Amino acid sequence: MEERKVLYSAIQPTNNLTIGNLIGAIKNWTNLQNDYDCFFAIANMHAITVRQVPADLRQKTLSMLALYLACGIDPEKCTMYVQSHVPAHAELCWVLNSFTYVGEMERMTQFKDKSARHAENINMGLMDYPVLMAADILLYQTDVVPVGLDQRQHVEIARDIAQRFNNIYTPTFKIPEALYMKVGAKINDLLDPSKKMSKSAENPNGSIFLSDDRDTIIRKFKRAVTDSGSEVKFDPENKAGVSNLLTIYSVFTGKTIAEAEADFAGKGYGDFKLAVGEAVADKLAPIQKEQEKLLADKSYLEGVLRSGAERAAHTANKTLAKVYKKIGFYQL
Ligand code: ATP
Ligand code: LTN
Repeated sequence: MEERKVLYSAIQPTNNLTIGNLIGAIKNWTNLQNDYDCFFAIANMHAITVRQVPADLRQKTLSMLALYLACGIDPEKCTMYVQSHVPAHAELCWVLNSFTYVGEMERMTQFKDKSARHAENINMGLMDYPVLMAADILLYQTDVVPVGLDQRQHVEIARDIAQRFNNIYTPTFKIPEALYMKVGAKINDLLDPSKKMSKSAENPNGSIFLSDDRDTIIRKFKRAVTDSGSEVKFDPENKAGVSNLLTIYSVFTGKTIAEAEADFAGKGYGDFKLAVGEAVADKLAPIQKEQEKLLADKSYLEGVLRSGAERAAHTANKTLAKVYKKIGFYQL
């Protein structure tokens, strides 16, 4: 049997996830799990680059796993695990640090954004974030990395670091490719459609959280920014708000953008926003219910994480051993 290609992705267990995370990342994963050998991590080591409340981080780690499962990721097919349970991530990160330039890290958009937002805590971890992410990806000899568009620069730098290492020694790492959704690779804030919807946005009314109840979802969509026109038409340049809502509607109903536009021909923005809210609420309800059910069974969740960490470590340690050998670490 031909070996399957490897797919790797992760999400930080910080805050509550938004429909941006669901559409840009998790939905893509569920579609691809049958075609690839998949690894899905819960990136708690990335999470601490911004101050976290320990009890929350612990709780969000488990609820993130429950969400992966509730969204339909199958633990029989995919390896799901917590990043800190596989020490090879920190170990490879340390090696790759010596193959990464400070200047490259200073230029990273996310580093600049987060430094501005957390000016009181611009720590080394924040700066090193992309190197740890490169270690995540490269440990598994990953072919594809399905992420939202905001992660493009990080996948690029992982490729650069891998290539640099391969050139200095001999081919060691597979060079990964980022993979984006055709529709929904960037979902924008409902109140400021020029910004991406973020789980740590200042105003929570611009984001739809996966934990929001039906009334909250509908209320937030009702208040979403549109424009002064009245036509429901996909035109990201001139109608950023409406286009963002159309994208969300299309993803949540499985309709194409053109079909979505047709649904609202001759209708006003009020009807349109209500319909988008209802479509999202309808789809999120069963996921929320399933997640809650799973969270009640802690021993099952821990079992998934235990076997996930074991499988992940097995693959990761093979790559790490190769790296240690090439760079000249004495082996016993
Ligand atoms: P934060 O806002 O706290 O920095 P985030 O919302 O960007 O976090 P991450 O954990 O950084 O969430 O990202 C998880 C995944 O979700 C990544 O693949 C990212 O590209 C994707 N993603 C995040 N926001 C969006 C969005 N608005 N549209 C599409 N994909 C997104
Ligand atoms: N930085 C990513 C989360 C992440 C990730 C990864 C994504 C950590 N390690 C490896 C893909 C591959 C984010 O989405 N903020």
